[in-house]
Amino acid sequence: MTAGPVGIIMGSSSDWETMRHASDTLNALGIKHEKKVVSAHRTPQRLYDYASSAKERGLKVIIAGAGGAAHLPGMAASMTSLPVLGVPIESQALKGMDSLLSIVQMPAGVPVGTLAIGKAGAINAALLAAAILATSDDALAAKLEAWREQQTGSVVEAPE
Ligand code: RP5
Repeated sequence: MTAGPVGIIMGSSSDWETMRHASDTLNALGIKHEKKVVSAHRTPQRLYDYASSAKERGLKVIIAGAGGAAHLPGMAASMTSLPVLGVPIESQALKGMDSLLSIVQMPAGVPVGTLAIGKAGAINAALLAAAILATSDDALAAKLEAWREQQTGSVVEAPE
């Protein structure tokens, strides 16, 4: 079984600096989740085992972060019908444009919901996962509404 309805996977432990923002956001909403390093090219068997068993283990949404030739989200999506949300990690050489285009340009038939490059994408992936889960969880829907109201309330009217 899983630690919760959301699985966060990333291509390298170096991606955690970005993906921890997805984890922090899920924690803020009280959503249990698991976190794993799963590389599409360095640990292909681990990816196969993870994605092909995700649904039967009880996951509802997968958030996948990867950088460079970022095939992890697309490969995960090819092996599960669960929604897969892709987070392009900001790469050194190309500032994450490589990651973004690798993740967003999925050919028709196997979708990956692609978020922004880096921290914003990681946070939004968690919020989108929460919104997906909230369609069948009224308590979570209320928490998400409250989170957004708090965000609205925190915006100052003018810069200090
Ligand atoms: C990708 O290669 C990972 O997702 C990471 O963003 C990138 C670099 O990985 P490391 O060389 O830091 O392990 O697979």
